[in-house]
Amino acid sequence: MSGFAFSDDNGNCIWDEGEAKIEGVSFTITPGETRFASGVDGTYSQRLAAGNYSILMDSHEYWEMVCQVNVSVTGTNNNYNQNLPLRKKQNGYDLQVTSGVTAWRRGFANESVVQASNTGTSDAINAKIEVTYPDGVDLKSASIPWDEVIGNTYIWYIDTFKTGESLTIYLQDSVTTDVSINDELTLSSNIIADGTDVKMSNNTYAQTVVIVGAIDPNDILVTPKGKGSQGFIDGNQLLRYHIRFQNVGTYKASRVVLENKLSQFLDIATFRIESVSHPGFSYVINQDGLLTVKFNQIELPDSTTNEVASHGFFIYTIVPKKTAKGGSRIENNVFITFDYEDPLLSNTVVNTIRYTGKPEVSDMIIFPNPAVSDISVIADNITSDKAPVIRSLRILSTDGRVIREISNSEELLIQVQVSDLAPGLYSVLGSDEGGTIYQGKFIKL
Ligand SMILES: [Ca+2]
Ligand SMILES: [Ca+2]
Repeated sequence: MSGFAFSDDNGNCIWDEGEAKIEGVSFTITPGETRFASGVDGTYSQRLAAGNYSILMDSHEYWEMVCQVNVSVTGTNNNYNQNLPLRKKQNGYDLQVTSGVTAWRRGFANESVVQASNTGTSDAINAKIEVTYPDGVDLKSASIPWDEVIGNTYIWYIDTFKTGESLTIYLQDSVTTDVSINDELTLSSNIIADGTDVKMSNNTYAQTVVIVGAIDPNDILVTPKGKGSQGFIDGNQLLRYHIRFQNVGTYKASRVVLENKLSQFLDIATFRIESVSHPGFSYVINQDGLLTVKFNQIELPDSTTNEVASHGFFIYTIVPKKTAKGGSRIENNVFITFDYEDPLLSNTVVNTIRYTGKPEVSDMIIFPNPAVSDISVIADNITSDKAPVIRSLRILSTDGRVIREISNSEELLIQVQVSDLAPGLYSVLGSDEGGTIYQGKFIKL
């Protein structure tokens, strides 16, 4: 089944000459819940087994689908044409820009991508895209040559940025050896046009990239990383997941599949695709929260033949569920499959939702007790997968004076010298990054 999405200006549910074709609108085919987005010139193409289907539009700020689209598919290898009529909810253009960097590796050439789109319902006139590189990363070439360069800022002018249109600029950049591994550098993008953009908040985009050396090219990154080894974040924090893949085989890959189980603590309704290296993918999120992204006909070259073009990425954002409690641990990893090879499992990234309100109080274990020369302190509620690290610790005398203080400890088990303390009873108070308070007592002989 194939066709295109279009702006049904006269509301007759069919395409008439002059009605604009709309790119970048997402739809769901039900049953099966396969999701796809309209591509260049609004086109789409999906393979379906025999059966009766409805095509529904995913919720969109500026477009809606008023006409029913039902399709009955019979037999095998039949072709169906079905265009998708859209109705404007609001008039005006909404330009937006995002960028994606596969990886900035010190001393290497890399491919970055800037994607601009007009998701609004009218054309934008005299648009201008600006991309600013940080010192230490040089832009070498671009798939669409820039019109002007001022310092580190590269500028593209577009006379008419049509409604529904999107534009991808592939940038070949090179990280000089003037920068160091672990430096954080920012690629900034901006888009403007004549008149009024109905939403200005998405017209600028800043992507901060950590400079790496040799990397495992198939991985997942989360932004923000959160605090500490458990990645503490607020419960309403937007998380950006950046899946990177590279064909390190010996021949081009025709097909790449990403399988990414979304944590039970993430709200699937807030899932948004932000930037994708290759167009023409489809994705589905099933009832168990498994996100499957398929790049069919991607023709991804292998790294030996063409290192720069052998990379790809998929970036999305999502917000934790409002019901996720403090301490909920959000893990994420991805299986990446090239053609019919065995899936590769990426690293696992972790965020933990910070506790709010009244802190929880827990016990700590102190030994030996009574003590002579030193004590060892460990949280009482240690389980195999969730061991709280007591980050700060205070030893108090019976009259409440602080005798010893330790902060920013990274150790699961903290050792404290007590040989110089006067004999008597002491209390110990600690806290972890989640805000849990730990308490205990010991006797110094
Ligand atoms: Ca029409
Ligand atoms: Ca905008």
